[in-house]
Parts: sequence; structure tokens; C-alpha cells
Amino acid sequence: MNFENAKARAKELRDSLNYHSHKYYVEDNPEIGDYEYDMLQRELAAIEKEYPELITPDSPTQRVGGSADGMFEPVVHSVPLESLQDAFSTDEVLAFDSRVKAVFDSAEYVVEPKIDGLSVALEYENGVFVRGSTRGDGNVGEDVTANLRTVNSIPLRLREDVTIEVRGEVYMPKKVFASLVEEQEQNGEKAFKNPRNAAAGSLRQKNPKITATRGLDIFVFNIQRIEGGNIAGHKQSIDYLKELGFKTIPFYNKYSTVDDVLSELERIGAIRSSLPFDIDGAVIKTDSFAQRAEIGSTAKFPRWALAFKYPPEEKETTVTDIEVAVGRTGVLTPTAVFEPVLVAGSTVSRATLHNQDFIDEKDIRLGDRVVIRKAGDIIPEVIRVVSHAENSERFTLPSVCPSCGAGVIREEGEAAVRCVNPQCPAQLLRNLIHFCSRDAMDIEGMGDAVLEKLVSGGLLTKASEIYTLKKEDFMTLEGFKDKSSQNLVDAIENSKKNDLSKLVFALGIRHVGQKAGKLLADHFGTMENIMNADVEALTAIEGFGEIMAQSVADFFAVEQSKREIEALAAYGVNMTSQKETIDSRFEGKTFVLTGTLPTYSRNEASAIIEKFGGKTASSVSKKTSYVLAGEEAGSKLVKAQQLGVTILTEEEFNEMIK
Ligand code: 0OX
Repeated sequence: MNFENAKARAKELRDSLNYHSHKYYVEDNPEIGDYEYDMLQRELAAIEKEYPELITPDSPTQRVGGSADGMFEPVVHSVPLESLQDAFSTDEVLAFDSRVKAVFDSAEYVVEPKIDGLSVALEYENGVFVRGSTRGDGNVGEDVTANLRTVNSIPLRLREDVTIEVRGEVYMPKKVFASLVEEQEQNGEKAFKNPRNAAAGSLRQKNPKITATRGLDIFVFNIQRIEGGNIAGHKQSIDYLKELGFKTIPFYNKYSTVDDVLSELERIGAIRSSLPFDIDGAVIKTDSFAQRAEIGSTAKFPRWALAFKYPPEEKETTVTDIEVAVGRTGVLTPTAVFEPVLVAGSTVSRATLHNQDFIDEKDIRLGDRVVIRKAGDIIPEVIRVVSHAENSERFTLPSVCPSCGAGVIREEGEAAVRCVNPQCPAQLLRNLIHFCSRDAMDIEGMGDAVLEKLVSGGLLTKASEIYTLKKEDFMTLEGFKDKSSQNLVDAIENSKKNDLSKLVFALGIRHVGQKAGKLLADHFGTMENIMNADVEALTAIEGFGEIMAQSVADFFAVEQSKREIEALAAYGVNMTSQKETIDSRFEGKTFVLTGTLPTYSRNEASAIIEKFGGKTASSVSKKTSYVLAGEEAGSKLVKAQQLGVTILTEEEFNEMIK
């Protein structure tokens, strides 16, 4: 390549890599696979090697890892978490072996899978887990101790009282990942792209309770530092880690010839798709620690190790159908159906097309020849169109819901197209559960199980029908007797008296939570006024944004919504606001709640504040009047202290509301 061409290509590659690096590290939302990214990076590195004058300080080749965004406390690693030199071919493995053998003719290797998760350091003092951190850029990571504690395979106490720091890879098992993605897609949320992303997102949660639900796991593969002990090599160290109680990297074996190393790489490559966790390669490591020290490291990588990367398998097939289904939240999801193909270990015939934007961007049409692969080797995805079928046309999602026929809407700035009909059968059960829940119509006893029975028995097809249910209807359900049936009928009857704000929230209008429900009820006074309000009138309410306003207007524009309100009114459900303004001692005051209060839930505390005319906000600013802080209050408390905002305990708060 001549200099001019190299210069132009280098710029192109830099721009592309910077773009994808941001997508990956900052947004947690990659558009291309790691393999493709590695290939671009390699190409740039090759050009820069040939023409070093083309290296710029901002070149992605000059940086390893991404920057932390400051959410967690920084941890300076006492021993850096080095990264690995990549190899993509047998020749590169042979070259690596020659370099090692040039120093130690007798060198032995360990080959182990390269888990596609994220590296963490775990510190133990006298056998007790004291701190865990992410790799970060290798030198400085983030303190994620609380989240790591939720990973069941991380021992909180070791079997020996040893002071040790180990390194491992936190990952999300394939099965867990698949069900998480299904759930996210059903809820119309942006789904994680691959298990590594899902693991990273889960580990960097502010709330460890969420991390705990994510089924994360770990494989430990290195001793970073240890007090005492005399371990001579890698295999021995993993055996020791296993004895200490760690879940260690599987099938690590010692090999003395490069041929044996190559066949192990091949073996791991062949079983790759059947493993319950995702790997993106295999790691070859010189076993002896003494030899490692002698062989040394470059500025970036140890010279004694190499990561062999497997390419993702791609297959071509024909799209035979594009199905559109409505999820429980009303989101219309298109799925490509194609001629079955064997890819990465299993036969696949369907792949989600996510939304209209995805279809448009790739221009996927019925009858197309397409290339597919499995994202993170698990979830089939259409990567590109090879050719369109003759006379094919662009594909557009239907303008009516395939489940109920109501018109669908697409909110501004949203990728998803939704059906907002409250009676849509696809969404019915979920809407009913919400309708009856405590903060909504608060019908005690009408839980998931009862509602499911009523829906499957054909006794409920819309929320308003709850008010037509009789004692005898409940008696037909398994487990219901006279008393329990009567209790439910009474609870239903009682709910008719609820304030309008509860009913507005119960309708399940998108973007309208409890607070917005109250704003609407207080502002408009009656359901009729809310229904008649246009977007302009809705946005005029303080605290009501454009998106919320549009969503309310969209909801009431659907014929079924109007009829449902009429029916509820006809059954005697209260349609007016009983806003109480007896005592407005908190008028003009803004509260921020943080941490866990000893007795009040957040909702209860907010309700009290609002009852006295005060407001609640989610973040602390100069305008905040009080911060009501409970246990484990975090950054909001710190900010309040910095700004000199009055901090209240629950006890002090109780004094104020006496
Ligand atoms: C993995 C993995 C990552 C230790 C020295 C350089 C890299 N993802 O499974 N890293 C390493 O090794 C470190 N081993 C692994 N198995």
C-alpha cells in the first residue's frame, strides 16, 4: 500500500474503531462483534507498523480498555490485570511457540478456554473476601464489592486463612443470558447484545439486588499476589485455587509440544458451542512462573501468553417469512423465519429483527438471501442481506395490532411500535395484574394466580369486567370457598371509592406512573377532563413532559380506552379527584428520599410529603429543601452535605409531620 492510500485507510479505521469503541465501552451497546473489531484494530496496527508516522495520540491502538464513568469508587490494582496478545491463525501460534522456546527450550504450556466475560480482581484478607473490583484499564478499576458478593460462586471465606488476591472472569451463562434477553424484548427494553455485555451491565448495577437476579458466575484463573506459599507454576496454582474453594477455569491442561497445543485449540474450538458459557478463544500460557519472569512482558502484554481467537461461524439462508408478534407490553416484534441452517452447534430457523429501524437499516425483505450468525454464539441474528428476491418490496410493520386490530403508535425517539389498547388480549393479563395492584386499584386478593384463572376461564376480557364479577364466579375457581369469595367481592366493591389518581395510574398508560397519575387527577379533577385534554393542556401541568402528554393523548385516542372508561363509570367506579388540601405545611418544599427508611417505604414517605403540599424530586440540587435519608444512603447524601441541604432522619421527619 502506498503512503497516500495508507493514510486515508488509517483515518477511516481510526474513525470506525473510535466509534465502535464508544459504542462498546461507554454505551454498553456494541454494533459489531469483537472479532470484527479485532480485525479492524489489527489492520490499523499493521498500517501503523509500516508507517509509524501515521500513529496519532488518539489512535485506538494506543489505548487498552475503556474509561470508567465515575459511578463506582476507583481501585488501584496492586498488581496490574494484564491483557493478552491476540492470535487468529496457526502460524501466529507457531511463531509464539518459537519465541518462547528460543528462551526456554523446555517450556511447557497450559491451554485453557478464554471466557467471554469481564475480568475482576478479588481480594481476601486472612481468608475473608474484603474487596472486588473490575479490571478497568488494567491498572485502575472500579470497586464492585457489593455486586460481586451476590455472585454465589465467589466464596466469601476461603478454606485457608490466606491473604491473597486472585483474578477471574465473571460471566453470564448462556441459558441465563437467553432468558434475560427474552424478558427484555418482551418488555420492550433494549436487550443486551451478548453475554459479556450482559455480565458487564449486571456487574455495574448501582443496586446489588438487581445484580443478584442476574445469575452471574465466575471462573478464577490467576493468583495476582499471595502472602507466603511457594507455587511454581500455573497448573499448580489453579489446583491450589480449587482447594481454597474457588470455581476455577475448566479443562486446563499441560502440554509440552506445540502440536499438542494446536490440537487442544482445535478440540476446544469444536466443543465451543456446546459449552454452557460463552468463550471467545483459548489462552495458551507458559506454565512455569520462573520462566514467565524470564520471558517478561511488553508494555501491554505478557510475552509468555497468547489468546487464540475463534472466528464466529456465519451461514447463508433464505428468509421465508417475517412474523410480527405482540408482547405482553404491547410491543410489536418482527421475527425473520428462514430455511433451517446449522450454525455454531445447533439448527436455527428464526431470528428477531428487533424493530422497524433494524429492518430498514439492513433492508431485509421477504425472500431475501441473508447471512446469519449467533450473537455471542447463542442468539441467532441476521447480519446482512446478500441479495433481494426478484420483485421484492421493503418490509414495513403493520399499522394495526396483529392481536386485536387496534391502531398502533410509535413514540418519537422510540424504536418500538406499540399497541396501546388496554383490552388487547396479548397484554390483558399483565394489564389486569397492574390494575389490581396495591398502588393502583388496590384490590386485595386479586393477585397473579387468581387473575390468570379468571382470564383463562374466560371470565375476564377487560379490566372493567372485574366490577361485574360475582361471588359465584369466584366459587367456580379452585380453592375458593364462601368466605374467600366474599372477601374478594368486598375488596372489589371497596376499590370503587378510590381516588381518581389511583384509577388513572391503574389504567397502565405508558409513562404514567403513580406520581403522574396524581398530577393528572389533581390538575383536572375528573376523568372526563383528563380524557378531553389535548397535548398542549397536558404539557401545561408542571412536572408533565412532552412524552407523558403524548402518551396520555395516544391512550385516550383509542376507541377501546374510551369505552372502557365509560364501562368503569357505569359500574360505579369513582371518576373524581378528592384532593385533600387540609394542611399544606410543606408547600413550596422539595424533598429527596435516599436509602432505606426504618419504617416507611418510599411510596409511603412520598405520599405523606405530598399530602402536606410538598414535592419529591429524584436528585439533590440547590433547590432541594430536605433530604430524608435512611440506611445505606449513597451519593445523594454526599451531595446534600456538599450543598449544605438539611438532612433528616425518619425520626426528625416524624416530628415535622406530627
Ligand atoms: C479468560 C482469561 C483471561 C493472566 C495474564 C494475562 C491475561 N478470559 O478466560 N485472562 C487470562 O490470563 C490473564 N486467562 C484467561 N483464561
